[in-house]
Amino acid sequence: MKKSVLYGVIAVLAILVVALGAMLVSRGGGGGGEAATPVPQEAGVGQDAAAIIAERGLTPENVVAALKTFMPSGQHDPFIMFSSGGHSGQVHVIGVPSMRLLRTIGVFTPEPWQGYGYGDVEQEAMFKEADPFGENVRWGDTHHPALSETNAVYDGQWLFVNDKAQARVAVIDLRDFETKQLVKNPTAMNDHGGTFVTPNTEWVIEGGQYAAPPGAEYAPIDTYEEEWRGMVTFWKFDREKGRIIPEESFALELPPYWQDLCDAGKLVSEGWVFCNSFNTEMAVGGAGVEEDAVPFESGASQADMDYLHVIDLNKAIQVAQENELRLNGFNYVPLQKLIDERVLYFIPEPKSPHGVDIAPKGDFIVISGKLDPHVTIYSFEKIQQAIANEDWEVDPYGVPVLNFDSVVEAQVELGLGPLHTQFDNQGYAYTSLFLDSAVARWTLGGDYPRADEGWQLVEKESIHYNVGHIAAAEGDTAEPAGQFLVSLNKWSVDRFANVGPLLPQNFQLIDISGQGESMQLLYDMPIGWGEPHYAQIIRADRLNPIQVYPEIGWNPRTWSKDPNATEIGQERVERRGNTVEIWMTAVRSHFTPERIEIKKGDRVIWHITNVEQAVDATHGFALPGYNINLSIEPGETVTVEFEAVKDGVFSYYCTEFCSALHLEMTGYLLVQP
Ligand code: CUK
Ligand code: CUA
Repeated sequence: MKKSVLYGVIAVLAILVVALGAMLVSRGGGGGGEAATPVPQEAGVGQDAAAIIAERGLTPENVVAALKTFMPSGQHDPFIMFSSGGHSGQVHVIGVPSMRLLRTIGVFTPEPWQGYGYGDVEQEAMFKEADPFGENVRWGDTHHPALSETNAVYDGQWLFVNDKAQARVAVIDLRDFETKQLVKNPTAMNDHGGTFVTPNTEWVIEGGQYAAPPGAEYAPIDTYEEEWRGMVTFWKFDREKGRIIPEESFALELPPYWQDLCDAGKLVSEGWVFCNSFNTEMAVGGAGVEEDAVPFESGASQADMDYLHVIDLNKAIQVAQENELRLNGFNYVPLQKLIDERVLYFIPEPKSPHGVDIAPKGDFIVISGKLDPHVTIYSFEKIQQAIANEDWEVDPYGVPVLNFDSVVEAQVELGLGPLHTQFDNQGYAYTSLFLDSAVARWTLGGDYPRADEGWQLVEKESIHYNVGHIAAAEGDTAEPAGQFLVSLNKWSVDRFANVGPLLPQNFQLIDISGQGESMQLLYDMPIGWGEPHYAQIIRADRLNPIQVYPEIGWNPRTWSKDPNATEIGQERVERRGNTVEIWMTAVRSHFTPERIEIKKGDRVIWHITNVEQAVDATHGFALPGYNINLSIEPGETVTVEFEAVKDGVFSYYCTEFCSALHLEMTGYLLVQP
């Protein structure tokens, strides 16, 4: 719809609403404040907009909000959001502003619809390679998705995400939206400050969280200060191969402060990395066990300042190349080296900080102290000055601590519990306020468009409830798009129909496009799959995924034709000793072959090629009793392997309703005793 037409419709509807006057029941702002109207809808309310508005008691704001999020059938969203799935271990893809769930990407957790983790030999190998310390872990706690960037702007090619629980990183290919690699960090059990990418995606950053003995070894708690350590890891990403190269990656040994989020410098600050930390008190907990122990929540919150970690990445790379120490086979650079070679600096930051976010021009670093009502803004230029002037003291480990007053640019009082910051294209920054349940909008100084207003709070929008991250469109890049912001709220309390005591999270869409106007809450989206943390929103036109694999018999893992690709007419079953190998095709509406006779104890290698080239002509393959379940997209070849340990008759069938004769798309595996 053209903008002028849209505004025309809005104006007409608004006039109708006003004309209806006393008939209307006013219920506050666009979805905010009170619970939604409980009036049951009558299907027969008709086509008359004014009558519908009256019947539902909608306010003018409600109507405008509805128009702004509505996508007529067939129209696509201008933005796509990649949201972490939290402890679902997945990534979710959502259209903005319609907030329609477009798909789930299986990442750390098997996902049946995509046949992800149910027999595909290459996926099994991928999971195994990243199994933490030999355990068969089949879930993850995804926190921070990171889209690949070129010159600090999303390029729509790759997506990374971390697993906080097991310190793993995933590589997702945005050509087909499939997970292609999982890596386990051999130096740590858990992580948090990842994933973040450098402005040209040479490095994927994975910061640590809870300090522990390096390599997840045992050491007694009274050795905490000497033996326990924090870390940040830099994974080398090879764009050509589309893979992380563990042999070229490295970790930095850090003091046992609890490193939290990180962000990569960009433009003027390219080549530098910033991670914050809490528990620089080095509290060791013990409440409930030790008589005189202090629980973490107070022990880790005593000091007024923690340390922002400032890392000279180029020096770190150099030092890592010369470093010989390996921890569980992984390049691990000792803390003393980082001090001697001037790789690492600290800056005091108030108070138990959480988010660290770099402004679009790379010139300012914004810190939110969970227990401080301000955001603190540091100047990159001043940091460089302080380093050049050796304007520092040292921490107990000998790391230079820059003088706070020398590097601070501004502090803005926003409210209670500031966590994470995003940016738009109008000179505003946005910070989530967990305790206030609000999103604060404030102006950036420096040479941003509203610098003449100074560093100051402009307004707050209430959200429901307890916001963690916020995601603005391209709001962590060098070119924020503005327009929309999503508030990722932890609690929904009364926003949705009761579905039992485990409540969904609440994504609230906020319009931030108004020039000098207030933010407007547009839409609530319940999230019933785990607790998302971060999300990134990319312009849809930056993505260019395929719809059908490029050739029949394509292997999505190798991104080339599979050696076992099978064409129609080449289907066969071969036996070598007690190994049976099957080359099968799938097409609407049959598998070929449809009967396979084997013996109990046979080793089965089964290749299936979907020979379709029609968009959306996916076939599933379910083999009950053997825990095999595949999704074979048009053109794809998949291989499964198993031992026929059970005799009997097993009906394999297609799980995607692919044609009128889909139910006939089946066959028998006969396993003789
Ligand atoms: S974290 Cu969850 S609200 Cu993992 Cu980035 Cu802040
Ligand atoms: Cu193929 Cu149903």
